[in-house]
Amino acid sequence: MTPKQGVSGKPPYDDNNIFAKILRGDIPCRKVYEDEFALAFHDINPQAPHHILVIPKGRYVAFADFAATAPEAEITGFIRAIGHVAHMLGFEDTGYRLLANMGPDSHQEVPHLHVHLFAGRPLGPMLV
Ligand code: IU
Repeated sequence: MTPKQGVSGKPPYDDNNIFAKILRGDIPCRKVYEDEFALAFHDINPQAPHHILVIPKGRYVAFADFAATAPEAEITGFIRAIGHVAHMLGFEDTGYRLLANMGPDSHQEVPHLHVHLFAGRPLGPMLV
């Protein structure tokens, strides 16, 4: 069976979160890439020589909600944008890491779904 709805409920979305403001253009960002479905920009506090955030344009907080309820074009568009940014910036040659924090135990600070893309140095083993 393919789950479609309500995998973990729909967390309320705060239209005043910082990424919503960036998407609206209320706050500037160092943009790397943008299309219909996603925006990619430099993290303000980089943890690697390259630290990019990729966010979907839809109002989603949680990955499970996004995966269960977003139209397939939005899911495909978001994932393609992540891959496109990694390719465009040449990260495939040396490698890179994708990471997404979800909820309090993961220390998700910004309540708008985002994927971190780290590259530019050996990243070491993944620490959890
Ligand atoms: P987290 O996965 O929610 O913990 O990551 C949030 C990231 O958003 C974190 O790496 C911050 O440095 C980054 N960030 C940003 O790039 N610009 C901002 O204005 C704010 C946070 I607030």
